[in-house]
Amino acid sequence: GEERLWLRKMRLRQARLYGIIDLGVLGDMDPAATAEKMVAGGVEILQLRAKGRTPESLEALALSLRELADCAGVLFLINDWPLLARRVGADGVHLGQEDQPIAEAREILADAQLIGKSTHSLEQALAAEREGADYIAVGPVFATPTKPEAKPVGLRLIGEVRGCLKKPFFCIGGIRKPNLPAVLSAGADRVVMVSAILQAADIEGYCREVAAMLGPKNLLA
Ligand code: TZP
Ligand code: MG
Repeated sequence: GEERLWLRKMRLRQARLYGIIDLGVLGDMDPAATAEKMVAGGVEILQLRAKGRTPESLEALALSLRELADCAGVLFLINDWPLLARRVGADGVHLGQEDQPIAEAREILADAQLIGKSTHSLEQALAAEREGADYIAVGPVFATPTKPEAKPVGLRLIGEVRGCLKKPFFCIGGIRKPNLPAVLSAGADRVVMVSAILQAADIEGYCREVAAMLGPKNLLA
């Protein structure tokens, strides 16, 4: 219980590169084979995101990704569905502003499971921390076809959030190699990339280059 939570939080704090197995972006690529390339390239957190699917229909895939992540020593989270996260023994769940409150998800999850929360402003980021999120996602930094309806928050918010949050935060939305230096200069240490990774011709190589740009883990962090 306690030790498992500690290990998950330590992995979270040390993670720099977070990748999402988004079934909508994946097209006909194999999710497990893609996840393997991502972890081989240095992705430290994997999320399964499958909009428009039922949790039941995702269980087998979620289980296989959980096993893969366990073997690779990376965290595995499930978007939207705490009950599925619990059933497959994922490391946690990721919730958006429109999902159930963190406290409700906690009642469904096992004790040592993590909760991440998507936020789009400083106020939302602070509220997520207050409500007990283990990590916070901030974005979309740039406009992105992966979430076309969302309004970009821009680079300025990154510095504001950095100065105010104690929990680890990940910048997300339209981030790819060419704009990564600007995101890091704005104050980010950790990023989520979806389409940049999934649409790369060489997924493992792309992840490795991004991981190198993010720099080594700070073992004391
Ligand atoms: N939440 C904010 S932006 C986004 C999500 C899920 C999509 C990010 O995808 P991409 O392809 O890295 O822009
Ligand atoms: Mg959601």
